[in-house]
Amino acid sequence: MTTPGLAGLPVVWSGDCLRHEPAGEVWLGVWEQGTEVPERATVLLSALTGAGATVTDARPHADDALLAVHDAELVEHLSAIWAQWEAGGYVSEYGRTRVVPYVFPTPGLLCGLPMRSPAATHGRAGKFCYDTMTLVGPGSWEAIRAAADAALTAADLVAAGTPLAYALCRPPGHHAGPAAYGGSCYLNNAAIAAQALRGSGAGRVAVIDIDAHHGNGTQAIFYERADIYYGSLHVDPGAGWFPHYVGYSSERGTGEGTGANRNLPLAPGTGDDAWLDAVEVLCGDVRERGADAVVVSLGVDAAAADPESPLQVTADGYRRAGQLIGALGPVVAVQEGGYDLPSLGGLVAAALSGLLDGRT
Ligand code: SP5
Ligand code: ZN
Repeated sequence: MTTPGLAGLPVVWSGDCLRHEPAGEVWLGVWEQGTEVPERATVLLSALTGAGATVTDARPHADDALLAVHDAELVEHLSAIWAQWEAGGYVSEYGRTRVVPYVFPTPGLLCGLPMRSPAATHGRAGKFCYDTMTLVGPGSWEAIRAAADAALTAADLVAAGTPLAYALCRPPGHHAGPAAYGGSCYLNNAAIAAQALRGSGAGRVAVIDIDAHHGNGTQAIFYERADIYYGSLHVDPGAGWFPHYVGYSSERGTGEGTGANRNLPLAPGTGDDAWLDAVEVLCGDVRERGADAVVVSLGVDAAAADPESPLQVTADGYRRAGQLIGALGPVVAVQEGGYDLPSLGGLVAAALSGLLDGRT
């Protein structure tokens, strides 16, 4: 496809996002190379600037914005666990070069007993983590915090009247819940942005999640709320895909949030037409409910070439999805997944060019 013009689009970025080097993931007990690599961000940065977008530095924001959606204990844990791991000799004495949990305080382990904070760092490592694929290393916290600042800076721009701003967040965020991290995500950048938009005067906010995977973290954060809608289309967890336990169509929200959550699981192999039909269903929800601002969880791992999902979306599909979503109102786009380095830049550029086109 031709290079889309992104002139004037703000790309909010921090070089600190490169400091997270998970150095792989432990999948089914084996340390693998992993796909959530720093090169993802450098590829995106060069593709978007090459298409005329303008890089804007992420500005530091107070922790309050994180604590509006996450438990303080999670934030403290993530900020401290690497230093504790290093000080505990796990690297120097045992050759464990990243934080990898091995015991998880599941409901079946606790059986109703109170949560503890284990004395051993290797025991504590699993307290907030729900998988073995989401490793913590020396620069991880700086990157995690910078990604949240990027999302917040993009939300500031949109709150100030910019119709579309894109946060080049790395690591991604939509699998991180109120007090849990996993799925290559640590803090929920999109949820942090959505909540910040509420704080800047948007009465109703909608999060539309087009990443190939269900954003279980974002769903959990807003599940009881009517003021922030969450809609997601994703490869069907019931067909065997991550996050396996969450992301089913019966999950519609609870309490005041009943009806403000919508999941559209898609069969493996789904391509542009059915995928765009699902995007349009979510857009219909948003039009019906009304939204003063929209946050797009912009993962592009539903693309045909992506190694992490069996969906078959094309760059043109992403462009058309952008057009549909861009017509809903002001948009903060937050980078989530997308792992095929050769096509990644073109896919995100296509989605963003559609979002620019869609503006009313
Ligand atoms: C933000 C995001 O897209 N997170 C996706 C996390 C899903 N990871 C699932 C990992 C499944 C194992 N990876 C396959 C490796 C095969 N060698
Ligand atoms: Zn994903």
